[in-house]
Amino acid sequence: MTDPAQDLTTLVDAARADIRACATIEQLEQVRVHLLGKKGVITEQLKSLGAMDAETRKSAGARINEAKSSVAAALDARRAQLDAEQLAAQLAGDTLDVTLPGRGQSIGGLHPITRVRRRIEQIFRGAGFAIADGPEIEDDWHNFEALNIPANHPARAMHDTFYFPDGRLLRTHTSPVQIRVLQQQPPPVRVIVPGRVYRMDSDMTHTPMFHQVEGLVIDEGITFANLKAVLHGFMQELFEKEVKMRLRPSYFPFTEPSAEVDISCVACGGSGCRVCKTTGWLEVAGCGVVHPNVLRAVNVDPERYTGFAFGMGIDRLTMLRYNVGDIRMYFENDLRFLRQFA
Ligand code: 2U9
Repeated sequence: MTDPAQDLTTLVDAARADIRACATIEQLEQVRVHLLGKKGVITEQLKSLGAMDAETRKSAGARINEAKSSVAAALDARRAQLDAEQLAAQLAGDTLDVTLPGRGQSIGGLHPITRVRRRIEQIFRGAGFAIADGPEIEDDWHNFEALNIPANHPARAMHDTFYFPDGRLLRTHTSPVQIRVLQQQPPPVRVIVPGRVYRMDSDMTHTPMFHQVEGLVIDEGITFANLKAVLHGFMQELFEKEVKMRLRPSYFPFTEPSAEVDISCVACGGSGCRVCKTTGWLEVAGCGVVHPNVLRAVNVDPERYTGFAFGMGIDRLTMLRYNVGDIRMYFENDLRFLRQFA
């Protein structure tokens, strides 16, 4: 006959070995259920007490309960061990090495067009010009009518305007700002207006939004000679070198006479290259003497005052200054391009 006490000792020894062998909390839980669960081996032992006579039950009950306590204690101890190990592993994984080098802060730079715009502003400020700005959404009168471009004038077709349903429009040039300046301030006026302008035009060399700077001088006795001197001085300062300048007759509704402004090629010095298409010259601006109709529109007396105006594309001047080959680069936000100007 087997000794029940011996059986219980073997069972507890086996249970201890199983508990020690548990490597995870999940395994330990399985072992606990196997031993102490509703149908666990020790629970079954306790259930068997009911079938015993009173005398046997007393001593057997004491031994089984002792075995149960000892197994429960072993489970608790192993549980505490596994919890501690898990915590230690987690802490080791979460360790932050504060001596590692940081990711670094890279400092942003200005867009090349912004750099050139600021440079243009600086040059003209030095020559006594004020800098003005105004709305990009304009009305027909400020953008066209006041500038001697009446409805059905062929020059309107040149502008390919973006219209809003209510008849307002995206300004096609910064000229409406000069109109607003003249409405607010009597001559003498000496102002430049840099800003965004919009035309329904999109191909290799045109974007629907581009940047212009226009200039306006109104005073008594202003002549074409003043215009030529200001523009030539500006071009030499902008490109930081001696440049030749020439004017070719042209037409704008808001100036008369009007001219296109060429400078000797800043890439080759005038000998001819790809940038100037072998001509030695670059067309960089338009200009002229302000049309008397424009002065009348803003109640300036054309018999007393004369003035000159000019306009140029900042995007194109930026291409020339920084040797940018493709206008699309400006709008792609490619950091490899932009970093070169940081
Ligand atoms: C007022 C009176 C006159 C502004 C002018 C030009 C000539 C000109 C172009 C250059 C290249 C536009 O960016 S571009 O396509 N501009 O040629 N602009 S005179 O004349 C004015 C402006 C305002 C009150």
